[in-house]
Amino acid sequence: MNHKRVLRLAVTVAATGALAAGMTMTLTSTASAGTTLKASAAEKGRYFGAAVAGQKLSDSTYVTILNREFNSVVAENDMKWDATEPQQGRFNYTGGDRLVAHAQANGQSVRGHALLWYQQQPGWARDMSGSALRSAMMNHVTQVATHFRGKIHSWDVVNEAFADGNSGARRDSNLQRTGNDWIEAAFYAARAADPGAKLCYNDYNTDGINAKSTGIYNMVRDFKSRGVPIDCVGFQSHLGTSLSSDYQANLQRFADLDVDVQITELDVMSGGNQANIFAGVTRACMNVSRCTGITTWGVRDCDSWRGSDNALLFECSGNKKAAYTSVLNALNAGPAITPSPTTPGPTTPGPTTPPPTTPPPTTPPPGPEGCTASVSLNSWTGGFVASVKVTAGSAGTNGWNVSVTLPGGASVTNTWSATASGSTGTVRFANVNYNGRLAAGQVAEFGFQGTGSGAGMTPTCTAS
Ligand code: 9MR
Repeated sequence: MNHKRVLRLAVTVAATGALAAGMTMTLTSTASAGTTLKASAAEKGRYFGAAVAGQKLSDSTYVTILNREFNSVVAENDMKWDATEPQQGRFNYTGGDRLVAHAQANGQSVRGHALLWYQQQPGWARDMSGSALRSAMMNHVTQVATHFRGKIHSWDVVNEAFADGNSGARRDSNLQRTGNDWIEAAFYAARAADPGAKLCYNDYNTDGINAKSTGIYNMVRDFKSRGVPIDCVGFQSHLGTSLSSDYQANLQRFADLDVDVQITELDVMSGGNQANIFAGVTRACMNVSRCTGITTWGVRDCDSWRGSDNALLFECSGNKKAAYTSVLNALNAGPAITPSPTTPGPTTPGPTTPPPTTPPPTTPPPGPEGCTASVSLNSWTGGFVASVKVTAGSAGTNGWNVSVTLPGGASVTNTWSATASGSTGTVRFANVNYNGRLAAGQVAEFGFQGTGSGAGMTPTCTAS
């Protein structure tokens, strides 16, 4: 993103919306007095994170602040496409693995940034188009999310896919030209590869209710209505010298679509207003119960991509700035998240904590009486994700098997919530330990990803 454009657009967002109201059901006031960003955020059920540049992990002033103040990290560059797949099919996880190891050793969660972005593509991908590019994109998402599976709190699956200005439309790029469904295909592929990560769409110049944020809002609403697996929206928040009065209202309207919201790349132009703007963003997040955390895009001013803007919370020496104190105070003054009875739990628990969606029936089923299976398909040129629903017959199941005959040339590359035998021709999927026992009429879901075409698959279900 172009730096000058950020600052110009940050102050031109229309102030149209009213501040969101009615949060008293899910937020309760509990003043606290944490003395670090991470402690104060954690007291309110949030994380406080920083973008980390790998080479700074050997700078002791930097690392001291990082570990004292932040309980979430994101790679500023090390998990991007050019870094992780410099040559097609040759993956390099050195920088990403180093950051994950640092995080695990220091009790920090990890945001993943970013699986697909029109910038920082490796040269080989920039030169590709059409179905070859689409396959390469999906392979990249699958490989990288699989490598980091179980280690990522939230992935920016797609970054900056919307145009600036008044169109509210997608940005033109080689990625976009592979077909408008590239974003949802990426989310399906990411879910398949790491079912435990929250999957986010991330963008900038979305700091209020404007044409761009509304375009994204419409996409998220559409995804939620069609069951595309999106869990969160990231608001980068590279800010200038003012904060839109509808910043919070904008977060809230996304939260009302049943997604988490996160402030993902916060930095603010220095000057008289910097501390107030940082505090305003923090208050807005605290006032939106689905706002689960804040990340600043770097640690100290001299670590920032914005150079002389001095856009962060710490001086180069490591000293705390006025903006630091204003953020800490806003965290401490904020309401805590108290789950409301109507707020659903996480919809995408990790692979190590399978959801209790299929509790065993209270009385053992009398015997095998069958089951049915149906498949729904999300396809792109050269690949597909199949979601399969297994419904128990009148006697319930102790276990189930679903057989699917793939069209010629198709093969299964990844399976979740079931175990696959074979990958081409007729493939048999068996339940895993937590979803085999179904009461009569109860449904279990599993999925698989494949290359080639998945058209015309008819699953058959056998119960035991
Ligand atoms: O801070 C990142 C900088 O070091 C890189 O050179 C730049 C490359 O485009 O990306 C910067 O991070 C960007 C982030 O990945 C996406 N949102 C905008 C950020 C600032 O440009």
